[in-house]
Amino acid sequence: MRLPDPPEIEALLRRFGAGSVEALARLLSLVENHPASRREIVSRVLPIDGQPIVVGVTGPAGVGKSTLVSRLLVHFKKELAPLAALGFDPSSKLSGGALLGDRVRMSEHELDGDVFIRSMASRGHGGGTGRRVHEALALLSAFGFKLVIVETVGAGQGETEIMQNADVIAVVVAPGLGDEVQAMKAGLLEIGDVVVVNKADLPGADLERAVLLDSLSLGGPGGRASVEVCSTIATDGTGVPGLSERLLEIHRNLERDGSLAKRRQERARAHFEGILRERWTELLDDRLADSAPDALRLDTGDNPYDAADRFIEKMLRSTGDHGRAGQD
Ligand SMILES: Nc1nc2c(ncn2[C@@H]2O[C@H](COP(=O)(O)OP(=O)(O)OP(=O)(O)O)[C@@H](O)[C@H]2O)c(=O)[nH]1
Ligand SMILES: [Mg+2]
Repeated sequence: MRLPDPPEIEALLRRFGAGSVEALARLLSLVENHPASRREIVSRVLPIDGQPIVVGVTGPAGVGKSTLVSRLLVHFKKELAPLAALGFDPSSKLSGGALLGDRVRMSEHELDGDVFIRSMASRGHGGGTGRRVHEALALLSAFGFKLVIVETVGAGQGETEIMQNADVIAVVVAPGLGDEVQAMKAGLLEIGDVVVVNKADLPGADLERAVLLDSLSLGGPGGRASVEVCSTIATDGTGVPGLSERLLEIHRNLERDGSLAKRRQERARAHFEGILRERWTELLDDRLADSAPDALRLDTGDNPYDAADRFIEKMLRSTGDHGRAGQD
């Protein structure tokens, strides 16, 4: 991507402030692909007053998440326009495939000025969303969307990441998932406010629902007794009005009892932590580039653990010296 110079970011932010969707799209691309602009852009839109409702939709591959999101957008739009959907493509290097599928299914909204749809790569970052979800959400919030749906594939590890990114979470499953997916599902169920059995038109849907209700009523995985189970047929919209109302109701309840503020605090903390880890890795990479060849001394019987300890100590010491020198 071509390097933008600061005046270009200025101009984009001005157009963004005036409500240009094109400027929003370009800023999202910069935030995603151009680390050098990221800080400037995100810092300029924070802090944000008037947060959108952030709905997370997650679940195993192919259960009908995108189809459901598309339907949910239609319902949410009645009260909460303008609104946006963010999809995360787990196959980071491919920008066509899965996204194109989403685009086609979501095309009914494409020409609709009230709905903004965007896919981003998750870049193999643990969990389904990619670190950039925070930055993307900051931009979408500042733009003034009233509701944002974030769709992620439950990746089996780090599923809780979406919890830090969404106010309210729907975990989508479907009948007839394989054993491997069943195992992943257990982890996913822990994070849902609502569990949606989609593809309720297929055989096995009733059984799936019964098994879910049973396991959830036993305290369920993670002991979330309050998880609800809904059935939908995303392809024809059955059950979707009820689900959309329920999600908004849960959101209102979370707001009332203070849990929403806590979830948003967690989200902000996760963003901070992501930045910190990234900065730390950069710092480490710099130091390794400088001194890695001397860090491990095999000739003197050194072992890699001791060498790593020494390296860290040295690095912290010199960072401290550097910091103090900077203040003098
Ligand atoms: N029979 C039936 N098929 C459905 C239903 N919902 C979605 N599908 C189909 O399931 C397939 C996958 O749908 P998607 O919406 O792409 O599923 P997804 O979970 O977003 O998939 P990934 O993003 O690739 O994980 C498509 O062929 C849909 O038409 C449903 O309620 N019933
Ligand atoms: Mg999808």
